[in-house]
Amino acid sequence: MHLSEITHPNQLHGLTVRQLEEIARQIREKHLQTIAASGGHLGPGLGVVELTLALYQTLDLDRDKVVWDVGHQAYPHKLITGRYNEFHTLRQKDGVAGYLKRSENVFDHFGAGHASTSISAALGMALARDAKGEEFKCVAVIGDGALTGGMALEAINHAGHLPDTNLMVVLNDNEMSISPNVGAISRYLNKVRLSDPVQFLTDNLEEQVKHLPFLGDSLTPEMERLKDSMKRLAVSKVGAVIEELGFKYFGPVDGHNLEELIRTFKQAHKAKGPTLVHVATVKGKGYAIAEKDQVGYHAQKPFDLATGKAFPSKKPTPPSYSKVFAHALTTLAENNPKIVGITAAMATGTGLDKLQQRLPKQYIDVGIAEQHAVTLAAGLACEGMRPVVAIYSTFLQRAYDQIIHDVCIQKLPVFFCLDRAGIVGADGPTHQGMYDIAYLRLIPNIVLMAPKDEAELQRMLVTGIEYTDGAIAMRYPRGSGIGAPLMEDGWEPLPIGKGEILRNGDDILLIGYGAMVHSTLQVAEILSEHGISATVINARFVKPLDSELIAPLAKQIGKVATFEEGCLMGGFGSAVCEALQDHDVLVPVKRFGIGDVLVDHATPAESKAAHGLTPAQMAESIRAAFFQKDAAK
Ligand code: TPP
Repeated sequence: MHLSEITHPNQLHGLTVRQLEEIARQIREKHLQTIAASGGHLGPGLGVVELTLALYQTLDLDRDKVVWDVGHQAYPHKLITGRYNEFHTLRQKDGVAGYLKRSENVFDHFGAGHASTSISAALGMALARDAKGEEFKCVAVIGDGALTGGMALEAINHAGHLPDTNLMVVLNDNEMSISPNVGAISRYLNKVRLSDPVQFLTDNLEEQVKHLPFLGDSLTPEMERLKDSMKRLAVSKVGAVIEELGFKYFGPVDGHNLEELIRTFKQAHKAKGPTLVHVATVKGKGYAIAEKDQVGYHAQKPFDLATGKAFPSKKPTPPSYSKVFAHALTTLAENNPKIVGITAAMATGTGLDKLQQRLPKQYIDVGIAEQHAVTLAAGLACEGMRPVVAIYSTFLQRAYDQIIHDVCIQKLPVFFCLDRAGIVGADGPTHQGMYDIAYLRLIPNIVLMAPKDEAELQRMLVTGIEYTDGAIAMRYPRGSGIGAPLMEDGWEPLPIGKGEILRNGDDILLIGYGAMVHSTLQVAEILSEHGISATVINARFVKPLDSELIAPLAKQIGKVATFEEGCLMGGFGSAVCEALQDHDVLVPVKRFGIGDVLVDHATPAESKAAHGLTPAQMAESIRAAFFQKDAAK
């Protein structure tokens, strides 16, 4: 059978190990070809090919439910659940999503993108199953990285307390998060994987029995069982913590040995209550370049399969915001030992790996533990340190109460640097940095700012470091800046809550926030071609908003438009409307941003066009709203 013929995972039933190995080879081939062409997550999927096939062969997928954590490793799952033919559209507009979506496929039982949710969701399904008197298996597949997340541990704590609830947790342990995994649990799992007795038994038993002439070359079924039980005996010592938590522990299993995997899953399915199958996998398995550089090939831009090298971009691009941020932060930290950069398992994404390399004592990776990262920062701030939490806008959502309860109520000077704020592109709705303006703006004791370009980011970084009256947050987008000339050093802080006028005109007031300021200027340019002159403000701060600058100009000019890359509800434009209302300036305001909808995966340019956010679309819409007689109807 060829992979392309598998449209239902139950077609794996009855295939021999040899046949499964051939399917595994085809999955790797398709996976590699697709990611090399379109970019995306590479190593995670390659590591779980055998795990997926073995697990699915032991399940009845018409009934049983598998919940994949994060979803970035679920490409083998996608390839055997009817998406082979569209797989080449991965992460492209209207194509197969890069993560899991309930709406995409009946076998995607739970949507994901953020980590550490799978055990909670699968346990919820299991409890519902039991309440309804139904029978099916619920399985959560979670990586050792995702297991550093608090919610996964909360779910284990709960499940371990429910001896009558059948639930299987498959731990895909490759010792890696995006970067090498951190923390005491990871260290413990490593010990289980590598414990001397287990290592000794697995490495030597087969070899040793060969010296017993009556056994011949291979192990008899009895010897196999003996080997298994000896291994379990050895493991039970080191796997004791997991058993103590109320889970029956199976493993560690070689995650690339189909026979061993199938045998272990079958055994574990027979057990009652919560079980944990510990599978030892290699991230990037089967593609030597990815096995060697597991951090670099967690995800990749389109690349040449033969060399592993990313294709050079067509035109040179300016450095990314993350890069400018990391360089500036490292420079500042060199002169200020109180600065501590904190990441929640996103060292490379945020650029904090630069700080780690240069100043390891001023760098902390807490694992996928955003809540802990924020309260840890609050503790550091209590003792006079200068914590800088570098985090993606979307992942900070995890730590909302910590921001309110542990930082803002206590008026602690924590500096949040929100990367990937705004439209993020191919990662889709789970990763859009859409809500931070709205969810932070309503909290007292926090200043919110966004640079118009990468040079202003340097100044805002100094502003944030020097501000100690409470919390402060800076948001900036994914990808390259506009190429604004950077200063090597000597960055001046900005006055808190002050915007700047970038252009003067009489017909309309355009107010941009952050990366949208550039588009705002382009809108002004297009409008001027139609004889409409605009005043353009770079707001710099949404909180405190520069009402002293905005309100009189709005009153004088009489028409306002606001521009943001974020949700409109509660966002920057809302802040402007509220401020104008508070100043009794009752003028029409047109707000540009994202309405009450999700932004699907596509390129950022495609998403902007789909949501009416290109400069041409916005200029046209302004003309239609305010200057009707000139605009095309
Ligand atoms: N924080 C949250 C809440 N969700 C995320 N998806 C991330 C951060 C970013 N992220 C995506 S995958 C990943 C991280 C940190 C590593 C996951 O490691 P693991 O679960 O071990 O899976 P592996 O990639 O090793 O297969």
